[in-house]
Amino acid sequence: MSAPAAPPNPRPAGHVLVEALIAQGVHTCFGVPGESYLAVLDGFHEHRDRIRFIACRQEGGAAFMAEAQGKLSGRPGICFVTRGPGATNASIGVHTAFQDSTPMIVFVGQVASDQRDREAFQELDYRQFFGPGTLGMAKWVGEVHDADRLPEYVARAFHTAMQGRPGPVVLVLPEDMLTTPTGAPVLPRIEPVVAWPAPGGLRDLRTMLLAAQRPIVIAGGFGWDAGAAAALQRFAENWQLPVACGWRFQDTFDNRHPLYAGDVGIGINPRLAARVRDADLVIAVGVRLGEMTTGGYTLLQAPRPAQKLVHIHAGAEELGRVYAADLLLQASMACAARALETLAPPPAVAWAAHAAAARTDYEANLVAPAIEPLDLAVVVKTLQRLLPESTVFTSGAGNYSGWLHRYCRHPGLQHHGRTQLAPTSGAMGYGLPAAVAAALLHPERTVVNLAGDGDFLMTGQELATATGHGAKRLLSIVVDNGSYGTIRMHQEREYPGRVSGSDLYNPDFAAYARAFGWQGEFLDHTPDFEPALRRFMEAGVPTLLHLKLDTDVSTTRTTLSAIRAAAQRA
Ligand SMILES: Cc1ncc(C[n+]2csc(CCOP(=O)(O)OP(=O)(O)O)c2C)c(N)n1
Repeated sequence: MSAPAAPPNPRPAGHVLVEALIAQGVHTCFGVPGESYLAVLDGFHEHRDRIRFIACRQEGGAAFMAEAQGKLSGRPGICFVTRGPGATNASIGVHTAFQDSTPMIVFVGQVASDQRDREAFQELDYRQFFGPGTLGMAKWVGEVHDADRLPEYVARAFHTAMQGRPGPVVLVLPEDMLTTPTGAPVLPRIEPVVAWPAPGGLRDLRTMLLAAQRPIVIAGGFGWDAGAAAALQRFAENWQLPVACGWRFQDTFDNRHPLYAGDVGIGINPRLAARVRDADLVIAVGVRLGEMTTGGYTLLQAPRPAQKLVHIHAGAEELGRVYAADLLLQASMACAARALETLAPPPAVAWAAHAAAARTDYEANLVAPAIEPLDLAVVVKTLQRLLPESTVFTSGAGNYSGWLHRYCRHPGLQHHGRTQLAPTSGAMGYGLPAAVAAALLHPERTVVNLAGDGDFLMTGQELATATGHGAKRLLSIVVDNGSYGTIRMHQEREYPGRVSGSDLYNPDFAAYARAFGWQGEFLDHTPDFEPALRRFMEAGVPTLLHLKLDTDVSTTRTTLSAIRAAAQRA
């Protein structure tokens, strides 16, 4: 019998934490340093040949970068922040990871144990602040008091972040715990536990499909991999099912595929909305049936939809959360999709014409009404024509993102992984940090961030993080309409002509970018866009294009003046 392995030499717990991250396959962490976790920073120095710490300019940006890392990799994105102010700044990213079901771990430095509960400098009760729950911020908040147990906490953090409905975990690290020497071992790499759908449920689903006349699939959410996406496509092909994607999960299904029907979210194609409403069977695979993916709970009437509803989701707590569905199946996407593709279809289906019509509607919706002098539809189409198919597109919140949603055609997860990074939490400021993260994690890929003028300056300082860490194929397009345009739209609808708090003063964004070592250009006419894009492609340096858009251009479908006139008539 071999002797048990000797415990590793005692080293500070801060080093053990870094070793544990390396063992989980982490090679990049995002954060803002703090004196509360110097022992961890020293651990990063110790292991600098295997893991890097990317210092960001604000914890909100760092948390968004880690969230994007989670979306891109399928494993927890890692963020380090200091106590009080660092943690509160990071909270926007924690909330986004929760709403988007993204695995993420935020490590927070904490005051020393002998100072606890005195409201010591920057002390905060993280269990209260990040309040774990089902409507909350974090899935779990843990505080490590014993250096010897650090590996146990880290392992639980990885499991919790990835399993069921994935989400953010906050792990709190008292300063004195991090400096305590420990011989704690490093635990093996964790893979999420997978769940197969129950065979009886699958038989029921097949029976429901055989009885349907106008079925539709809505796919999205977290937990897909290339194999699962390919299996979903085969299921759709076997049964000739029209497939829509959930809001901001447009890359789940190949948008060029003849069965793709569009995305169900803000600014939905009205014909697709009608089709979902009129379906007799909706099969929701992986998506949460949240407000945005259900048209404010109207496409599917809550709590009892008119359509028959099948909901397949990895998190038991999501099943039956709002809707009294006809069939609930708990399963990981990798298993669900593989099980679905084994369902034997009939020789012919009743809805072939319905699926073809859904596709025709989608394609008709790609035809853009021309907008002068700057047309964002042409901008998006030019990006897709000239840039590689694997390009990652990021955005935050704002009406400008509607042009991406409507005109950007994602190749599907099985081809290039995720190509859409956008917060279903609707958090402004997400797009630039997400793009920086994507560019640093995947230097071989081109990354495009489309941002509003309001959206961009919430995290604009992260241009420095991109430059400082050598990002190259990174393009940020700032749509300057001099307004928090989305809010102005709502104002014109509810309080026509009474503009309040939604006008913006803007800097020269191109000059701002140049100050950070980026290339920057201004343009306000459509024909100038393609040459500017080509200059970016040739230069191989991060570039910002400042696009001036008439404030009146509100959405892909209407203008502020039309909205105001309609409201005044009402
Ligand atoms: C962090 C955050 N703050 C506020 C909001 C509310 N909000 C939603 S869209 C929007 C305006 C976005 O303006 P801009 O980025 O300029 O885009 P536009 O709507 O003009 O296209 C605001 C303030 C939000 N979603 N997120």
